[in-house]
Amino acid sequence: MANSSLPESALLQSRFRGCMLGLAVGDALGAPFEGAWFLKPYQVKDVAAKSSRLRYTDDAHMAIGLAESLIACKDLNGPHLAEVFTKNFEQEPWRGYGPGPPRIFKKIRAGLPWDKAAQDIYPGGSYGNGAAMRVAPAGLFYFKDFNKLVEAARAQSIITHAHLLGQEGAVLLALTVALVAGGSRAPAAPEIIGQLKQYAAEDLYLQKLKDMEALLETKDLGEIASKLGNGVEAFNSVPAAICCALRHPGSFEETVLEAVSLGGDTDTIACMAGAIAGARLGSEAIPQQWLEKLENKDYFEELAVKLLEAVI
Ligand code: RVK
Ligand code: MG
Ligand code: MG
Repeated sequence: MANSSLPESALLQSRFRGCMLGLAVGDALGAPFEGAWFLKPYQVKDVAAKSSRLRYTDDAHMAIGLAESLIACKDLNGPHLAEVFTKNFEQEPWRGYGPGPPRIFKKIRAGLPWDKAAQDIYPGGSYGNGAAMRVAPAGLFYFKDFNKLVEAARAQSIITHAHLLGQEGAVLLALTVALVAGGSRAPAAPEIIGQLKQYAAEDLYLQKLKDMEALLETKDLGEIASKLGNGVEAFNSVPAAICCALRHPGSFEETVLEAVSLGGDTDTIACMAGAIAGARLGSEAIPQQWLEKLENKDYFEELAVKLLEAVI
């Protein structure tokens, strides 16, 4: 299945930029609060206002790697991407990576194949949210072809996150990005949830997609965190991020502030929510005062432009 009518290129460019900038802004806004209990949105806004620089972490750093590899290879190329992830980590190992990936990059450096290195770190592979937090560029790149998108989302996962639950989190996040970025008008929440259900194979995700429908209007953020999760596992963070984005279809700011306010894995949930909101609303929807402070802003924009050039 794919989108039937494509938007004009200026709109697409704004959405591609919005997605790449949005994931970085979300990551940077959430980073100071990783592991926190519930917060009020104004607390998040205050900390951002007082920061001289908005610095991103491993989430956006790995999204950069995926975008770089897609642009260079014009497709998802497993060995190339594994090399880019490894090289980028070696250059900036201080970005706050999860425990698994650095061990895997060492194995890749030692010569293990790209699709084998991740298998024995956790039983069945990792179901951490690392594969989903970085996948948005693949949602952009394959927005016209959902079969290829699913294949690519899984292939980029297995480099570090071989577990089916880790892979499926990446598939659902990439699909959501493609659904909001690629149509002439972004579908409404029930339609997006309906489409995601068609691609969800794991009961855990199907149940959370059902729960999400009932949470679209709630004022109780605790209910969102308790039903969908706010943790480091893909199934405890991807549904929450999608939910925040669907609850605020007209506001990037409300989406990411809510995503951070859930507490828990704040940088990652806000990174994923920011990718969706930016892809839907375009770069103009991201508050200027955040963009001005974003570390390496120009590089995120450059990658967005090159991703679009590679697909049109
Ligand atoms: C520091 C049991 C498993 C598992 C399995 C759990 C950065 C482990 C980012 C593991 C993100 C954690 C985050 C993370 C991204 C995974 N059985 N437990 N099969 N698979 N886990 O190591 O890249 O913040 O508790 O693959 O997904 O901002 O420690 O890392 O918040 O999930 O790290 O999984 O982490 P990893 P990651
Ligand atoms: Mg992080
Ligand atoms: Mg995190």
